[in-house]
Amino acid sequence: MTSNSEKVMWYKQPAKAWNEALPIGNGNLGGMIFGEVNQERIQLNQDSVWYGGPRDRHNPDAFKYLPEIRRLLKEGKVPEAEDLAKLSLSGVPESQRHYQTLGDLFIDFDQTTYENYQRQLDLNTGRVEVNFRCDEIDYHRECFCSYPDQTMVVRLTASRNKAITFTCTLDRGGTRYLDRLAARSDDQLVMAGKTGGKEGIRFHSELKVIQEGGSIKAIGNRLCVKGADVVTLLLTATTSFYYKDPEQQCRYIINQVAKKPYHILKNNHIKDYRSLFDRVTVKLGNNGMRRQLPVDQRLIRIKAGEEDLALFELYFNYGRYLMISSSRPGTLPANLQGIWNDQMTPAWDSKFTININTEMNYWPAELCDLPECHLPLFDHIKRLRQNGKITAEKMYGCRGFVAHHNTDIWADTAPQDIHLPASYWPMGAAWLCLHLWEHYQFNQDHSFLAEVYDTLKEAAQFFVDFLVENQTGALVTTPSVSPENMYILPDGIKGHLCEGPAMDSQIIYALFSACIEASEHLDCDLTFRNSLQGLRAKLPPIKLGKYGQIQEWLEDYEEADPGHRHISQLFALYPGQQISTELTPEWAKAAKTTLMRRLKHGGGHTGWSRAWMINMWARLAEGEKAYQNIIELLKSSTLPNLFDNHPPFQIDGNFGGIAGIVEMLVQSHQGLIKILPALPKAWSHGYVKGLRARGGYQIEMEWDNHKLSWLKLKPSVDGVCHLGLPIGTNPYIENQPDRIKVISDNCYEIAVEKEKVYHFVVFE
Ligand code: FUC
Repeated sequence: MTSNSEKVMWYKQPAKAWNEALPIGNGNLGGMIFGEVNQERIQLNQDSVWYGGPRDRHNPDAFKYLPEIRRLLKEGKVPEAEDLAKLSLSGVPESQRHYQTLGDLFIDFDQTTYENYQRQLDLNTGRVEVNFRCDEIDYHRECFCSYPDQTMVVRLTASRNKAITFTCTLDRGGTRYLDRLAARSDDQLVMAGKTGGKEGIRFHSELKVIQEGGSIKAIGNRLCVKGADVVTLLLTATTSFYYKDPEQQCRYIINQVAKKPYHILKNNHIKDYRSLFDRVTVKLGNNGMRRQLPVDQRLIRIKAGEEDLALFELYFNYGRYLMISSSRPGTLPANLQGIWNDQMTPAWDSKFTININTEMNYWPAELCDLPECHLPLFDHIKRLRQNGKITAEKMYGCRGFVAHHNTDIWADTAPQDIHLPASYWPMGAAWLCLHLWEHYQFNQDHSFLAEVYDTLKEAAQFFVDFLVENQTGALVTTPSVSPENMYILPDGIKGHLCEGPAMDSQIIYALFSACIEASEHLDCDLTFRNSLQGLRAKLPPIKLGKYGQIQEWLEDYEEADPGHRHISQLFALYPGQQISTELTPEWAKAAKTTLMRRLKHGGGHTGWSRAWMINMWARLAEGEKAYQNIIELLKSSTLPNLFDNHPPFQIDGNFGGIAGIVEMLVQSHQGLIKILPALPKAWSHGYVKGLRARGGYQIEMEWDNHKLSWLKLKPSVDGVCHLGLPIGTNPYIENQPDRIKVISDNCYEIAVEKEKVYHFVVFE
């Protein structure tokens, strides 16, 4: 591999395991390509293949026992409160629905021996390629999932005519989990079924094989191609979640795409993909030769302590590729595994876990200028709002809407599991709604804000009713938990359920603040705004505990697991904005102590936990620590195909990891764009283009020898930009020096007009 290798992931051998296979996807249709020579396996997914239909799982006794649970907690009778919560708050039945694999496409060839093998994912074009030589013929496979054409395309070519012979079929769990697998014609297969449960989702998949030269015929439920020159396989799939008649939809799609020549399909795909992928460039230096190595070898070297700067770029680009491939307008949001899952009952059901994981999935969306990839989450929030209103009312007698720590395809909002560390946590919808505010912050689109304002308001309204005044006069959530840690009371009793864990107050603070600001921007709802201002002032403040840490609970309890993977009490540092090195230095210091304490006791052991830490260290302007955590993410929590490893594979770490890389280069919370706020020594020179900042800015810059060389800002709206530059840099705008006002040592104010580019030259 020579040119562009920070955008090409390549391997010298076929994938022996799923974690080595390479993903393709168009938001709802996904494939994992193994690249085995004698049998190509493409494991298939469609994002709406979930078991069962929607249900009302509300515990009929929740509201009845809520006052008693609250009383027991107030009186410190934690075990009693927990026993009662398990009985009366848990969903009935306790679990939401789960995601499933769609199945597999198998293509059986008769080649066994081979040479010159190479398998690669080209992030420039969003395609997987497999190349090898057999009996002096060069074989080439090329696979992609097209969003514009809603189809997976596999193209087989060879350097000699008549060289392509294979049989192919579809499968689902050894054909156990399907109802129909048959040839529709000599060149077309159908696989269809229902996922189970009374109102199970009906799925349908259609495969069409177009061969040039040679012959094709169906025997049984296999298509047999003999002596072809070139073959194109077209596969599409959908479900009754999207269409009343998934079969009709698949046939329509296949008939449409079959009319298009291959080069048109390929161009459509590449054009669409690049329109998103090419928006951003990040260069973090390189150490030349590493780029010549396959990715799995580079990972081994990283584990051995070698440096590989270009691997960060590759990881960053791969994260953007995964986002573009798993979350597109009209699809479901990226679940715990994006869309890629080969199991019938995956880990944690491959649901949407909303006490960190789903939110983390979307941390890079706006930063990396992929705002449209954020939209599926907003569609899901719409669904949650409907169900969550019923949950708020039935379980808690409150207005507004609520969701707990998980949700599924049906936007189920009742608690998941009977699991004290996590289940009885009423903050899921609130956290998710902050993403609506973030989207507005980055895009400055008033009509979007006007459209979602009522959703933000209803998320806040739930807490207007739900919060309870405690003996000190503070307003607290009860019952709740600090995901997913346990505290120890002075008498040794351990508990999960509590009043007012720090994270809850911080999320509510952020949500109320977003609502207040939104209503100011829209110039509406003054009464509600005033009431939120009053309530926000009564939320428990961030407190410092005996170790100098940020307290996780209202009281300075001992943590049962001081190295817990969740770092919930630092929500206010990231993704929240309450803690900052400039405005709240005491809290920032305590946040650092908290992180050190978590790490000292083994924290960061899952990919997402590690990824969260990168972002937090970046916010604390600790570039070296952030960098060390990226290295750890690659060393300990990254699989050979660069998927994040919880274990098992969980995509949140990929997304959280790349958000962290951006956070080290640009930050834009608290009304200030900070340039290179946490630059580690290793990234001595670099270049970025297209990263986004809150306030509607696009950023391009270059730095050398750890010093900013120049910077270009492009605002999407007129306004006043507050810019924080590394200490010791003096900015100058050619021909307009007066535009820059010095606010303090390294902080500047610039009046900007939309769509103009402001080019800052930097002097020492
Ligand atoms: C939360 C985390 C786990 C895991 C699961 C999907 O419950 O605590 O580590 O990521 O979600």
